[in-house]
Amino acid sequence: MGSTDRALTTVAEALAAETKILITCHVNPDGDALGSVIALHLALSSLGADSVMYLSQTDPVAPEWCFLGGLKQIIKGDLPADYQLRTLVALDCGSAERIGNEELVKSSPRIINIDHHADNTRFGEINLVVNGASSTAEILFFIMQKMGFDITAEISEALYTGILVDSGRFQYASASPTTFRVAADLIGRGARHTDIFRHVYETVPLAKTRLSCRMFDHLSLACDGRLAVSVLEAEDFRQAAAGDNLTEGLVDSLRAIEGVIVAALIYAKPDQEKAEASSYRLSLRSSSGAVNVQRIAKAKGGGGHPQAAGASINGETAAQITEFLADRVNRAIARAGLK
Ligand SMILES: [Mn+2]
Repeated sequence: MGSTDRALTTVAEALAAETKILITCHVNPDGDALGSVIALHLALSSLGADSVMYLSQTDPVAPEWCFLGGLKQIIKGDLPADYQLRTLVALDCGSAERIGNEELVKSSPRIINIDHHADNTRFGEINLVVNGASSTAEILFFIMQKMGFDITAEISEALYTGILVDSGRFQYASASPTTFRVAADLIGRGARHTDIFRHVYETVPLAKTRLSCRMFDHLSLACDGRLAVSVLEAEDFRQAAAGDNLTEGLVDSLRAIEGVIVAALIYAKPDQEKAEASSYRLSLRSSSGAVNVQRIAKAKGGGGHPQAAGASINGETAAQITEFLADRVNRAIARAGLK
């Protein structure tokens, strides 16, 4: 991270100077978003700052993340009374919209934006966007080092969780030698990696397993087997007795199918009645650097990373979305010269 060294120092100094802070992340938070929020909150609080954690949605977070200490202190939905006095620190948010609360963005006296999404809109007054980093948690590790902060075991666990999850358990291309070194350091500081692994990956609620059965039931292949698509309607969530916080990571098992380059999961809001054209979430994964799903998601108003992206789509049927995807994937494969 040599080239970003100065930027790290700038952000570290800015954070250390803040006294009233509100830390938030993107809607439908994942392990990197939540781990980062909690880690930075613990660090700044221990330095004496008045820090609060905030999520714009009141929905329960995915069960994968419920073991994280500090989760219960996060304020959800209603903003704290003094939000207009607090510097907003946005973590893991590609854009201000991803925070999910316009009023907060509009009224914050100052925004510090720390992220690793290549398509980050740099919406803050201070922006630290490190494209190559595995996770926002990895960036925070270096910020804390710059602050001369002694990373505790509790903070190590939160940061390790973010790195583990966003690096695809250290298997994605973004998992660099630096990522492994940071992870090793965090384990040395007390991150219980086997416990974290078990909490995140091997405590799957039965309802989620049922939902995943339905996902495989509805699987179809297109583009000569290069695109795997599945659709989960509201009825599938009902049949599985699952909420929409149980979709985390489901799409990854579609990408694992032999020959598949792009995996897509299209899912409805569980509480929505089946309609001709309803609102869907689209999760996209690519197994090849040659096919950029962030671009595909962007065409539908979404974003993310080249190999993991998503969008919310209104007013289209699942069949229309599938058709759109097949067209885009065919073109991307042709452009990349993949057979
Ligand atoms: Mn992330």
